[in-house]
Amino acid sequence: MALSKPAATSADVGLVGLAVMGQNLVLNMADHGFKVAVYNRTTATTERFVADNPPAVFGDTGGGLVPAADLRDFVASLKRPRRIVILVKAGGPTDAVIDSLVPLLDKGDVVVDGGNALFTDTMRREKALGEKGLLFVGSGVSGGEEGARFGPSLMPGGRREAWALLEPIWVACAAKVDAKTGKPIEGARPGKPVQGGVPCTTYIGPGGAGHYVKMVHNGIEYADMQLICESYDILRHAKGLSPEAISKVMREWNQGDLDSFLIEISADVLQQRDPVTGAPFVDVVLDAAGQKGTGKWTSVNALDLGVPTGSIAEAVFARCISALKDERVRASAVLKGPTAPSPLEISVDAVRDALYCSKLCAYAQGFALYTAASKEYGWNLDLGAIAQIFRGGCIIRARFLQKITEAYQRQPALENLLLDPYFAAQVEKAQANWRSVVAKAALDGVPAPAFSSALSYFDSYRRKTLPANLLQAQRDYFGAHTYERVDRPRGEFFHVDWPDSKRPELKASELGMSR
Ligand code: 2AM
Repeated sequence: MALSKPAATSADVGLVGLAVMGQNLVLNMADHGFKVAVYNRTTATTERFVADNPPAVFGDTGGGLVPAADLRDFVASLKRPRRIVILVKAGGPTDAVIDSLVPLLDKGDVVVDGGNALFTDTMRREKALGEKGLLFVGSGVSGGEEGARFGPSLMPGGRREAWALLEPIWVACAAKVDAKTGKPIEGARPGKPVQGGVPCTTYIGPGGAGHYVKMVHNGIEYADMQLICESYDILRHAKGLSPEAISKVMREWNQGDLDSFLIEISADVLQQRDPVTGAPFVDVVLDAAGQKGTGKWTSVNALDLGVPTGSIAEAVFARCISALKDERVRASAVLKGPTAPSPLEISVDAVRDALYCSKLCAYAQGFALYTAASKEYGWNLDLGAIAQIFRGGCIIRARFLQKITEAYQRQPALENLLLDPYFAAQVEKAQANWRSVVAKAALDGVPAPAFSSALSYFDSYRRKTLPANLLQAQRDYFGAHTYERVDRPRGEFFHVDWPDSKRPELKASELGMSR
């Protein structure tokens, strides 16, 4: 079916990039009554998409598709100020699409990048378009294909006037949660979006704030997934449960504080048998994980800002070590672990508690990173609102997020989630179990990098003193890096002339320098 030229100024919004996410977001917008202009580099994809979705699909919603084979026709088909969403591969392709669009646009038009862009790219693009009088929004879109189709969590960043143009569309398309309980409202179908509820989108902040929030969301997601995998590994190899038994355990967990999309799908996976071999499905899946980079970006940024997010980084490294499959197979023939299980007994409930506490630490780390980034980049992030928009649509949607929102409502300037009275009490109750699970994993040789780093984070954070005193002394010894004293105000620096074999006495000299 060849496409004819679309009518000028007939579409409410346009979308470039008709891969699955793009197609689904278009259908979502059309379900909400928007006429959506669509364009894809390869026109055959546009033709197929339009053929698969004739006007009848949109019934009486008022929405529909306005396809174009030519980018100029696509731009001309949009009402002004134009609103154009780009959903192509992050990086070069996004720049290529922006570069081809810009000469066709007019002042006041808004370009929205819904891809997984690196936030610094978004800052650069927003500035460049701003200089041309164009508006730019970098928006996180979370929830995978299903989310894009029936309600994603949307995290837009940019200028407020850009958001004002996008808001009606984003609010309509976002996932919705119940105003009272915060629970996602399910049940959307093609042509029948959910009615009412609180949308899982809100203005995040200027510049790259939206993509930043999405990036750290993904980092948290890495940690959340890895922690569930470690729970599974411990239940299976330290407690001897079968995948089906673990599936049942996770279904029970899903009734309580751990209620989340990721626990739910893990229970589904563990219950599944492989249709070919009849083995537990999880046993036929090769244990070499892939990644697309957002967890790494989060960790790199955390290192740049000096924010401890060890559990997120460990989750990235866990994927890296899993990817060394062949090397691990060779190592397994050489390196031996414990020869027998330790006598330490742990309960299934203890693993649940360990998962809960570790998960809390991973979220505390991610939200501490938001706090630091908000200050560093001047974004004024509303952390309670961010937790709220994660409640529906996105991969980390969970009951637990409501508690995070409440924590920030109680104390907007909360330094760390672990200090919230509700969470502090939860950890106090559960920490003995958490410790026993980490100990059991260590004794039995079951790797638990995210569990144990979360526990170390907790223990480091709650300790008034750390062995960094010895560390500072070492630094002063070998590099004259100076040290501060516990009996003097902060900011006063001292140095010791460390003795060597010829000069055994210790000579202290105050440097009176500050750095
Ligand atoms: P395509 O169908 O022509 O390949 C995901 O890859 C989406 O991004 C697809 O819609 C793809 O278009 C589009 N895409 C990838 N690179 C692109 C580029 N350099 N310019 C325009 N679209 C691109």
